[in-house]
Amino acid sequence: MDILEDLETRGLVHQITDREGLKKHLEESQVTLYCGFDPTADSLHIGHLLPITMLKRFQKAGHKPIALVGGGTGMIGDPSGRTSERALNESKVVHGFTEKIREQISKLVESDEDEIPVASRNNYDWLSKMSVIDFLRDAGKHFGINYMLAKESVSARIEQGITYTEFSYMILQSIDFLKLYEQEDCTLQIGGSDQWGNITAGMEYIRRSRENLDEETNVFGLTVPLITKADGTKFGKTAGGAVWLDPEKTSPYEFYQFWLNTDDRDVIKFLRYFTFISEEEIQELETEVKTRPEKRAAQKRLAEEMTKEVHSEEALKQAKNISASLFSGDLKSLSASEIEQGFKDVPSYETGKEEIGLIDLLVNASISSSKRQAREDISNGAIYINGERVQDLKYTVDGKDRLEDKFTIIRRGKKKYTLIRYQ
Ligand code: 485
Repeated sequence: MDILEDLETRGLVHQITDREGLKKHLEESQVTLYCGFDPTADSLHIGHLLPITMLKRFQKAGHKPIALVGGGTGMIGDPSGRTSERALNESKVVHGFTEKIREQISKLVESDEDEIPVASRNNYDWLSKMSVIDFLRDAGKHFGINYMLAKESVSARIEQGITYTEFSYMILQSIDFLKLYEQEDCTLQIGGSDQWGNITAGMEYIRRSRENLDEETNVFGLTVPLITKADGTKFGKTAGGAVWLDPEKTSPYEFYQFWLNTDDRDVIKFLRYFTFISEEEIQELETEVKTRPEKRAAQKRLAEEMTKEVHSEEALKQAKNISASLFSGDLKSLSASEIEQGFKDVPSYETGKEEIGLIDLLVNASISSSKRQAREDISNGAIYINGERVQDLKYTVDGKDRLEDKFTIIRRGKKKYTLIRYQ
């Protein structure tokens, strides 16, 4: 099966500028393609994963992907898909984000030895050197105001308002496409569906600026669909906010749990979208979901693939270990880093290493509201230390209760955890 058909089977193609032309182009040559990412935060999030895997899919099919970081465009702000003007970040902040995003992408697209590496570019390198006179003479002349006003990214903002800065954004992205076309023979730009306007503007700009040279210009655009969920809520958001790709912002355990919680109605679609698992195997998992949904085999497979792909084999092992420990209640085998990840969102109480009576600890750490309540909780069998029930009112918490000499995990009732941290 060719790359385009594979993408279509997986449901990954939203729009293509010229399907037959692109199909032929991909069959006949090694195609250089690119996707751009603007540094609007210090990390990419799960919404960026689909375009990133797209770059890998093209790479695996023998083509040449470029990941472009918008160090320049990130200074301006893309109005596409947004209902209001962005606040500008200070330029040193954008530079910092650019560096982080660049490193993050290069880790995510790391290649096997036999693969063509995914190239990395930063549009700050050329956009920052362009003079305002060149911008207006060379680029601006090819963009009719009516054409620009008709673009969804602009027309949708006319009432609310849009500054000249954001209005001009599509020209910058078009300059990138022309630059990569001329210098690297890049003939395809991909992105999310909100990027259709910018991508086609770039194609138009390439055609216009090349029209006096009588070479054939063959450029294409392709967008991936917006990810929707069966329950109608937004993909990639949890109660705790966005799901980030940076393990410091969203731990591999949380990341693993995010995928594990996928709805039965979405899981097969997500396997097709995000993983490299074959259609055959996906269909087997589809049967599993239908016949044995309680096993959650497809969700487990999705969570494993994604955690391994975005983080590492080791991170996956930890995530599974944390999940299993929390499920069984046996917490003693957890490592310090696993405890940090698994109990990131529970209340914590910091204290010294001197021994302390359990009743006092429960009150100090605000686990029980009073000494009386603490006694009651212990007698009722509601208190667990590191997963084991303690019913002795005279129990002393000391070194034997410290996991890795750093933590004690106290549970009250079914699932109210508190993490005791020792200084
Ligand atoms: O030459 C380019 C310069 C910048 C960009 C693209 C080409 C970035 C683009 N304008 C953009 O804003 N992209 C979004 C981002 O960076 O967060 C998202 C899109 C999404 C998908 C993803 O980037 O909203 O649809 O394309 C990769």
